Amino acid sequence: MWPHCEQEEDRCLHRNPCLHGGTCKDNACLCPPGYSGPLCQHNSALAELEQDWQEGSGGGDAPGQFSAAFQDGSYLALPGHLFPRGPPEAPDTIELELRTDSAEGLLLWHGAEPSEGGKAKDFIGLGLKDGHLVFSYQLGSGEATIVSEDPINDGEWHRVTVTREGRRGRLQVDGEEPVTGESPGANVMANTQGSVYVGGAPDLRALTAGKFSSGVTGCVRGLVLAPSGALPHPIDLRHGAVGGSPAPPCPS
Ligand SMILES: [Ca+2]
Repeated sequence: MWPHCEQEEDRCLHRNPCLHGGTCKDNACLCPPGYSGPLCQHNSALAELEQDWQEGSGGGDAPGQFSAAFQDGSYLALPGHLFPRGPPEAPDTIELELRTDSAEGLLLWHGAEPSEGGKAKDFIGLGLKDGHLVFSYQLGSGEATIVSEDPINDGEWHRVTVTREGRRGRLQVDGEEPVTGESPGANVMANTQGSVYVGGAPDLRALTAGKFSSGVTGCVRGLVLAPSGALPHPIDLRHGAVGGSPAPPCPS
């Protein structure tokens, strides 16, 4: 299979996925005036709102350190378009700081929506197993699993940077020697269309195909979701969320 063609069948054949009156033609949306984006999901008002989310004051947080505390299954849902996919050869980057005591749990997930669960779907995920940070992804031809050398659930802040460039992935904690890995098979694109879940997710077991059964208890701050070419810009976790549960700023 030609790797760039793995994406999907013509989505126009099933139903019209285009928003705001867009017309679906040849697997792409033709958007009405004032709207843009793959699904015509962007309009000028929304773009301003998004700007406001990203630049708005983060309450008591220091600038650039928008934080959210998670516990008892709470999570935030960020709109998936905050983490758009670039071309296959362009790296995706996730940066965040994490403070947790949890040994197990889902920290971040971008894949299909929970309602689409059950089938093998592309995803990008970050979570904790036995206290170690685990970066995993599925591009359609097998999973990559990259595990931090040391456990990080010591209740201290840790800075996490993960990048994925096609099949190759890299996980770095606290500026230490990165751990690298690679997904098998021919597929190089992450076809992820759902929300970006942080701290946990709804219907976790189904969403993650049993990889995780809980979220994390702890704090996240300074989350950056950066496709290639975008300015790394921390997301305002509370104002940027479109769903989930209340996630107050982290206690300092
Ligand atoms: Ca794929």
